[in-house]
Amino acid sequence: MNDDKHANRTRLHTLICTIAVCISAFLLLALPASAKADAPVVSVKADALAVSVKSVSKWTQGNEKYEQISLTLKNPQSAKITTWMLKIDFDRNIRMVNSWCGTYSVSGKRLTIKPASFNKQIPKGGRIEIGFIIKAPSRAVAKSLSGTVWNGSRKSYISRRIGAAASPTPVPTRKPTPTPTPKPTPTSSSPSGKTPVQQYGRLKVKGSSLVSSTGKTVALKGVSTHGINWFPQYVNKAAFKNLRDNWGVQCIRLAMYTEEYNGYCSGGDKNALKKLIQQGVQYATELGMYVIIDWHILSDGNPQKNQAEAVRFFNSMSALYKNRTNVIYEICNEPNGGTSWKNIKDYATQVIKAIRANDRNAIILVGTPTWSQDVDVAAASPITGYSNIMYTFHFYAATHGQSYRQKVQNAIKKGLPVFVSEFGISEASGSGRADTAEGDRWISFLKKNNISYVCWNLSNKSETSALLKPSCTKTSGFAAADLTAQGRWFKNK
Ligand code: IDC
Repeated sequence: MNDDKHANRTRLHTLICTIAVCISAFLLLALPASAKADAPVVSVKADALAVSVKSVSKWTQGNEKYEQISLTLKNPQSAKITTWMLKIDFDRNIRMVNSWCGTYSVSGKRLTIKPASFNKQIPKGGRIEIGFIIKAPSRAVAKSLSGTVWNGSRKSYISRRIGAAASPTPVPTRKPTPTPTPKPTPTSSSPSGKTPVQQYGRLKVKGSSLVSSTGKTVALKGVSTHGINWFPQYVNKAAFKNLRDNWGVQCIRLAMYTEEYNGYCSGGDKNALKKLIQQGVQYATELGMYVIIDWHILSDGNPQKNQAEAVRFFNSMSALYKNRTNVIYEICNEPNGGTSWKNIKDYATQVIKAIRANDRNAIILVGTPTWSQDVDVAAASPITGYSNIMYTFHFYAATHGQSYRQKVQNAIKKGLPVFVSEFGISEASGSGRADTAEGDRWISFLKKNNISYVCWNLSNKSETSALLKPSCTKTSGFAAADLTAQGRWFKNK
């Protein structure tokens, strides 16, 4: 199956944290300079390399000031650059939150950037894009940029002050995330005057369907955050309300990466991440929306790798939310790397036990092998002994087509309750093409089969699967002009 082969190859890209941005950066090589609208905050031109440093957005979360910065490196030389290294010195100590298309290290005020394996070379006249997010207790300002560029025969040094020149056009600072103010009755502006939770109540699984408290079939429509490890600013009540009232979104998925940079199990601040989840759950609850707490495994491949952490995490979350009717637990985003269904079941059994010790009813979503696509394998041997368990299927429409719908169809025919907790119309890398026509086919298939679906992702990251354009610095009140092609398509659905 050609479709499958292509899919597997593309899926490999998701294993490399930065590949999505890399593909777009690569495509940019073919574009004329004018095709890129980004106005650089500062351009550092040297014979050897032209670097644009752009502040994409700034925001405040808790006591930290965050900033996303993107760099365009252009080779003006007549020879190709064979490798490069850059240093940015800030006016105070910084910490990295996320980064892509490079190898980043921080020591005090200094950030050192070396290429990733795939962007060492910059062809003559070519360009690459890299980026990162930093945080500091107070606003850090980039003061100077220096570095070294090799072009085979010559090594050149670059050194430029950026300091004040770094912000000729001040980038609006984001408003701090509002602190939750609990309301006794959730507000709604839906035509029925009811919030999603008032409409459906406590959800249950019946046969292969998700049903309301009164037994009516329910298919939730949702939006997933990007990693809250990197884009915490979108966990805010105004954004959720905006999605509920103007997009018809009934469910928010809070994606917390476990092993990527700043992951829950890889050096992220556990308390801060948990607090962010609690805020997200609080906002959703006040708005009468369903909320998925997603243990976003990806590079960890096998959920058993961090099983002890997962059990502790879900134990504490389910203890907190045992009386809520709107909290859904997704216990392993996408097992991959050859993780078998048996591995997943062994893991799931332990985590489900921990959740069920506190909460006998909550819906629990279990990932399936091969990036949550092998629902057919799960259907052949579902988890027994527990109720209200569903199995996840993920797709990216520009990569996954009819053969994958067939897999889902076969699984539901066998009685498996399937929940699409993540999908996009981009390629599986999260970037590349947006395939609205295939996306339309998927949505009509999901609707026909009453399957819930949650769209990846609420962020302004420069990638096809982001719902917001990189130029959109708003964290709520999104207007049509703020949306990417996928954003516009999804909103219209
Ligand atoms: C992607 C993000 C991208 C990030 C990458 C690695 O869109 O910005 O750099 O993860 O952290 C998935 C994963 C989801 C991926 C998404 C797109 O669940 O984490 O997000 N995707 O690649 N499965 C299939 C596709």
